[in-house]
Amino acid sequence: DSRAMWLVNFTCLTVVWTWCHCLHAGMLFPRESPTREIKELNGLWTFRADFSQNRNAGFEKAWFKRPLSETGPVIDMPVPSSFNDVPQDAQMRDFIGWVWYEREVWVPMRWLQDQSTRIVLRVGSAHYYSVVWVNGVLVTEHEGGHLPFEAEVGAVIRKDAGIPCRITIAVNNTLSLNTLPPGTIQYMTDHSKYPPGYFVQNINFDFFNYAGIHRSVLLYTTPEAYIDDITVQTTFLDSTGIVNYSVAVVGSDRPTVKVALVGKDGRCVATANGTTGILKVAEVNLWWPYLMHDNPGYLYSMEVRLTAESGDKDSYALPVGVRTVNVTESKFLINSKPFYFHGVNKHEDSDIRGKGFDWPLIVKDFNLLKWMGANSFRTSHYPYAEEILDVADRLGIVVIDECPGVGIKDIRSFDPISLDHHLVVMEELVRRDKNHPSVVMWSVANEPAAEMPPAGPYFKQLISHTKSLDSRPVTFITDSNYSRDQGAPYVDVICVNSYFSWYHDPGHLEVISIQLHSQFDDWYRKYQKPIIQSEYGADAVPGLHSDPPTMFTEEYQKTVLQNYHKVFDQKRKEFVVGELIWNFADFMTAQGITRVVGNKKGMFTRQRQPKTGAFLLRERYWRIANETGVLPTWAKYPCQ
Ligand code: BDP
Repeated sequence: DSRAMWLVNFTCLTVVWTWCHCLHAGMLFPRESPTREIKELNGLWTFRADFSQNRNAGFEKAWFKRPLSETGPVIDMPVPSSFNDVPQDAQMRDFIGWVWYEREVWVPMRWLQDQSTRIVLRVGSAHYYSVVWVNGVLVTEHEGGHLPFEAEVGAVIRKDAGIPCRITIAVNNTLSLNTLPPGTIQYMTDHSKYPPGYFVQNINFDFFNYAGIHRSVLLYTTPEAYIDDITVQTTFLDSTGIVNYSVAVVGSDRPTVKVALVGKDGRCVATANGTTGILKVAEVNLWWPYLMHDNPGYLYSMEVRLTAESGDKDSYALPVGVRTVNVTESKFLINSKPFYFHGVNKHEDSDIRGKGFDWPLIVKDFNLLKWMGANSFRTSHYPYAEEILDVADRLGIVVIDECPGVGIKDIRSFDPISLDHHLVVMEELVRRDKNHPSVVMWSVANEPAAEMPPAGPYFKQLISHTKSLDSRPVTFITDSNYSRDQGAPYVDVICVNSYFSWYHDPGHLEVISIQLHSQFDDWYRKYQKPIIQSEYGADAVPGLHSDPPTMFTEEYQKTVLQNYHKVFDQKRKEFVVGELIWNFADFMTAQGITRVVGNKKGMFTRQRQPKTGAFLLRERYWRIANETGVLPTWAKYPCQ
């Protein structure tokens, strides 16, 4: 089948793929409750990369049928982590093809004995294409690197009760014209220059294509009749909060559903019955962004209780923030008040673990955001771990949630196969993140080749489909270069990236002001929509200094920022509603002549130490917060 074409060189999978345009099941974040248990499978897994010429030995020899260590040499691999930087081996770092992970686990006997316990295997994310077996039985496949997938595995495990259960996950990082992000495999056939069978992976995006099992793997249980999904939409009228909810139940035709909204103090503030309903909260505590209110990130707990006619009971507690998001011709409104994004673009990226989930890193990054006075970030260029959104919800950090539509530069990547996949990825993203109050906008792509003829219909369909899934504003991120932008007519907010005095007129700081003024005025004249400067910046190799400033020094980076800021300060009085620096921290990229061990546009180094620019932004962000927000009494402007 065509969707699996890109795997043809690597495998002869015969699994029939059913391609659908609407997801049939929910993807609630696994949370423990009186009716749900979780068993985390993080730690050391057994690992083997398939170095065979066609990368297909694992499938030909059915490595999933027996312990991986019996198939050949294996090594230890931590989960979650990218595999690339863990072994001391360039071939592993740059490996393209299938890698195999395996872990044996004892499943608690009572899970198995109670036939009405559903046992679900969940992978938080694995990059890029995954195939999963339990005890040698195929249980699921998933395409896409940054979103979770699950399989019900109870029946398979129960067949082999009494032995540990063996989970095998094969992951392929190959990118093709139809993947998100796209890429191409290029075979080098000149044998005077390359060895036989030599190929490289080409990509059009600026971050290392880290791969492996990037987020937690876990088993969790639910009863047979269970809460499959919850959707909330919130608004308010004067001081009354309104939570519209709907609960999807599986395994019960006539479910009894009770819903209670509980405040931080443990008091129940509203109740309702039924699978859909409205909760009204008197004297509501709204969810406010960081530095906009004394009490940012206020979350209620929405406790959903299901009783099925069989007597099965299930319960799930969803954090809920009550807030509204609206866009006018020139403003971005949160709770009807103008919101100005003073924030960052990030990457999931760090030493050794690559894109692997890591709590110390996540908490450190939030501490740095708070230190800087940043009130927002964009999940450039793919969805981040859901745990990160949970923290953003609690701190009141506002998020622009981006899908992995980055580097769409080849005209063949605008074909119907790509569009189909892109639609499904947006469905998966909205399904996962729809209930996070921190998420205020969806971004469907970054800097696609929007001047190409098929881009117009492609983005029209993609954006209208996204709007049909959820009411939040939608954007796509454009390069200021593309004057004939074909996505802009359909978006709610124009997001523009520009690198004046860097990629254009390198070294000429003096042109920033005029070019940035023109950029804003041109876009606004054309579309009359609020504009966010979604990227700007310059590389600074930490420790390089020069005055007058020279490219790649900390002074040059700082001066680029200062020049941009002068224009932002004029335009934010009109229609500019945000500025997001590129980038929060230095990050790894593919090797190339424009990158010095990765992209150095960070305000922080990859190890999260501040460069000169970080102090400049800190002063600015706190000053802006002082001017526009209601600076909380607990927050003292740190830069006097
Ligand atoms: C922008 C891209 C971003 C790059 C950045 C850069 O959106 O992914 O890392 O350029 O070159 O255009 O630093």
